[in-house]
Amino acid sequence: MNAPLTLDEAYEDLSPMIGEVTPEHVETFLRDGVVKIPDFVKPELCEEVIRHFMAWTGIAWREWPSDPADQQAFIAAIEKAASRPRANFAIRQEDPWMFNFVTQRKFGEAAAKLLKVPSVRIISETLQAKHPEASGKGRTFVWHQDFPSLPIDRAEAVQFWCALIDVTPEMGPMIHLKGSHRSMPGGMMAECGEDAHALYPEIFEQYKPTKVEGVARGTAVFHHGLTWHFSGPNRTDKIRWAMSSYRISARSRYTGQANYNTDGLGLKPREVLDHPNFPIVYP
Ligand SMILES: O=C(O)CCC(=O)C(=O)O
Repeated sequence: MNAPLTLDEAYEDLSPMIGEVTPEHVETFLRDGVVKIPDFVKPELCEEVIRHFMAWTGIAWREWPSDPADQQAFIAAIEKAASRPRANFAIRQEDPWMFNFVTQRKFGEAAAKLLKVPSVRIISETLQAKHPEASGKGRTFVWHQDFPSLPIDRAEAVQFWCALIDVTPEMGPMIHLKGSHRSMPGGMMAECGEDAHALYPEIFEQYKPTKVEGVARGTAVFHHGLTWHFSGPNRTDKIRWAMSSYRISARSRYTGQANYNTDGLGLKPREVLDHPNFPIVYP
């Protein structure tokens, strides 16, 4: 395996193609635990990201093919991609262009503004391709928070989720419980097959869900690590290409919890994540 890239080796500035977080966005995020920012990533950059994910996963389709032989090949490609050691996680550790993309300072700056922290480290990026339900390989996400699954000691974490194509309401976009970033950490619902409605009915009384609505290509959805969210099936015949990526305060300390992004790297519990895979991306 190649040595991990460092930020200095890889960096090319893409800032003209990345948007800004304004004081109004920060206000919405602090109130709701989620903010949507249209036109945050330029369409040509979204397209390039899809190309890299396609090459990395070997998934050569944009939609569910009609030919039965192609359908079998589609399913085989998804199964092969999912069986790799890190599955959909941490493309930047293998693809220098993606390393450069996700370590862009503007993404780091956006996270610093939203979290109100002085410095920010990247910890993850994930392919969020949701396959058509008809393929039998589509995914849904039960109500969960991300923080319980992150291997860090403090909830200074924000997810950047980006629609890489126009995501329609039928494609299973995320919905969020507005204001729920103020609730306590629940469990690892998604990994452990638990039901938030049964365990924590009060959060659904206290916080109301956002509407199921389309998300235009290039829109960034930033949510706090404690914000509860959910997404349903993709009922179209197109792949819902999207990605997510987490940034955390640089002062966060590693807890040792199992995680695809941090396992096996020799990180020490109680220390900050000082490793080339997790560079400080802001300031
Ligand atoms: O992409 C989605 O629809 C959901 C992703 C999600 O729930 C997550 O990243 O925690």
